Amino acid sequence: MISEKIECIQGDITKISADAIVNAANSSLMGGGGVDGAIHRAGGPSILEECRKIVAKQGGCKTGEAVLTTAGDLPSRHVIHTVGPVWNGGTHDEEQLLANCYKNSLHLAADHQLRTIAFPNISTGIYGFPKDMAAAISVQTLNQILQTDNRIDKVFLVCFDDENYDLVTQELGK
Ligand code: AR6
Repeated sequence: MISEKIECIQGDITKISADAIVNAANSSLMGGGGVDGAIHRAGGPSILEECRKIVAKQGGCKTGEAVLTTAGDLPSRHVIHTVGPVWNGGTHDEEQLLANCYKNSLHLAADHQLRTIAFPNISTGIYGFPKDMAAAISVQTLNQILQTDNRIDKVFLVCFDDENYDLVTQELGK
């Protein structure tokens, strides 16, 4: 049984009102293309300012890990920046690293009393992770945590493209 707390929606994550939205960042935390570019553009410079402070303190963010900043001008309260794995044939621990992104982001939210959180399809754009595998990993990882940790009320999987939307919807129906 998949938790009813997980909901798949199609759209632009920068328009979502949640306690936190997750950014598919890179380890420099200095912005980039894809959803990362969209979040920094729509959220304004205060997000990058906080990222710079994190980099000064801890030197970036490793693959699979997550950090928290303001959401600046976005409708959400916080951005959780996580770094997905670059797909490299599947023999470089990519699946575990992607699962870690979902797990560490959810735990970081819960540790900050954030109860609603929206994820994009991490790694499935520029980083080239196969979308079907990524959909299964996202749903299974989130579901497993939500079965035992009740600090989170709602998780939105925000799919930008039709293919991810169809795959995640299918996965939720299993
Ligand atoms: N809202 C929701 N999802 C989006 C949006 C949006 N506004 N825009 C794109 N997506 P990507 P990655 C989807 O490439 O693969 C950046 O340069 C997109 O359709 O944003 O993890 C970073 O700085 C795709 O399904 O992230 C890194 O260098 C998903 O978001 C690198 O890209 C992820 O695509 C990270 O690559």
